[in-house]
Amino acid sequence: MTQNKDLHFEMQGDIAVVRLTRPAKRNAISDALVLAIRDVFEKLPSTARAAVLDGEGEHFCAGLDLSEINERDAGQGVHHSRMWHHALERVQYGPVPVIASLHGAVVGGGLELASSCHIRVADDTTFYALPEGSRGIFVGGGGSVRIPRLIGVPRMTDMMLTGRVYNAVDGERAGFAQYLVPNGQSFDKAMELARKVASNAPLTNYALTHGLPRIADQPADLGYFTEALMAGIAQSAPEAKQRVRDFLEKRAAKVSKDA
Ligand code: 1HE
Repeated sequence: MTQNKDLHFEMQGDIAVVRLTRPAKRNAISDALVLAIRDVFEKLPSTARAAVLDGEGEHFCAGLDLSEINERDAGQGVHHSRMWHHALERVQYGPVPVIASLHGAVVGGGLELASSCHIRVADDTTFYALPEGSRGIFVGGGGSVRIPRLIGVPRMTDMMLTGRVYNAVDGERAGFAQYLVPNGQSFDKAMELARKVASNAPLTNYALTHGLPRIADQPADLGYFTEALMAGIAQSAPEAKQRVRDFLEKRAAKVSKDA
């Protein structure tokens, strides 16, 4: 695994906790750090059932480390972007669902990183922006694919053309985050959700993280067919049969509006 002083990894039970630890630079992502993110998600221990991604300090992530950008020509820029794609695909299509704990700046590549996670929990200090537009560059970490799927092409276009910044409340309404919690509580909420996610059948989590986004991108006819294959595989697992039996024999929780 690529060692990096700007990335901390630990297991808390069956939850992998990954934290950007470069608060003096607002967790800006250098080339070395993006490779470390790739490696940590590629090589998660087999005991991990869910992961939480956090950023140390007041900001989740200020995006690309701008101090490195001036050295690249066009070809190197293409390879640099592809390196980000590869790393963030390891987050999105790794072995476990990833829950992002957001606070402060979630901007540029930081928003691209957050978008590669499966659930985003924001606290009320969170703000979202794509300053690439005003820096004379373009997104390069998969943002033009993932961000419109969260908020739509018109909102992303506006953010990049005008430098619009979304605060926590408007950002949650727009679709950046699925949860909004008070200041300082996003990590605890992310861990609470991670524990729920970790208690699901692994095949269900796999279907949701690897199957659902691909099905949603397919034409409807192919999507229905892929869904049927996934449904058949998931329900044939012994764990699925046990869980359904548990419900029928009154050993499993009912759906509750208070959950
Ligand atoms: C950085 C970076 C960075 C901070 N690269 N060094 N992202 C941006 O354009 C966002 C740039 N950052 C900011 O707008 C602000 O730093 C924040 C709103 C995130 C935070 O503000 P603040 O007042 O808390 O911190 P600061 O004083 O601006 O920054 C503290 C230090 O971090 C300072 O360095 P210092 O040596 O003077 O202390 C900053 O230079 C440094 N810093 N952000 C490098 N991003 C795959 S393509 C993705 C393309 C992009 O992500 S482009 C968008 C980049």
